[in-house]
Amino acid sequence: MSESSFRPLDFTALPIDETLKRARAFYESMNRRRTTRHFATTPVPREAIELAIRTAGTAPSGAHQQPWTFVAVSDPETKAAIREAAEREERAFYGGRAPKDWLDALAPLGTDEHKPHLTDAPWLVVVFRQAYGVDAHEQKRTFYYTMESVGIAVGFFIAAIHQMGLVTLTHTPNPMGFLADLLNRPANEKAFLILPVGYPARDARVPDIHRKNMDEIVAWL
Ligand code: IYR
Repeated sequence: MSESSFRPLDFTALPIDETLKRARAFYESMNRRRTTRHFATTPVPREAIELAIRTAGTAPSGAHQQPWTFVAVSDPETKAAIREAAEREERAFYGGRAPKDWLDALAPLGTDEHKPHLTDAPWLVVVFRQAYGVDAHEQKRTFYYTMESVGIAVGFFIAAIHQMGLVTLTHTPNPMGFLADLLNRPANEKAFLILPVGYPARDARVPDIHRKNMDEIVAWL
């Protein structure tokens, strides 16, 4: 039995020159975004994080199941516990667990087992993917396209943070199981990534790497 109810779309068409003007301005802004590993400890108000999470929550999702949970951490002790656990995993990763090909691919980024951003950044937003739903009777409900859905939501989050003049980092400690334990998440929630958010450190540096050209990322037919 399908149940649906519809209402009119709230949409105002723009003149095409306005569309192109906005398209250029948005691209130029997004093209200035850089992933940053060096954070200042400068505080960021909770409302900014809330608005980024609200923005992420506007993302489309498989069957509109919205299979995401954002855990926003500013408590210094919890951040320190996350850093300690992440660095333990990363020491094992860089110290032998990672295959050589992977370490070679990471070399231009200059990453290592030290993760000061996890305690420097004023906020850590830990994103969990709900691999399945749980109803009021503790019954499991299948969720669809959860990877795609959470990935899109994180994209919205990153764009929102950039738009507000802050920086973030898509940090994926490997493996990430410790996050569900430390943050007391239920069994259906799998850690997806950690997004430290804040201002860049005064001496923040980014790798001198470049984005692919248009002709490398598109085919027009
Ligand atoms: N988890 C490690 C390794 C790492 C993996 C990828 I793929 C990156 O783009 C960057 C780092 C770490 O966080 O250092």
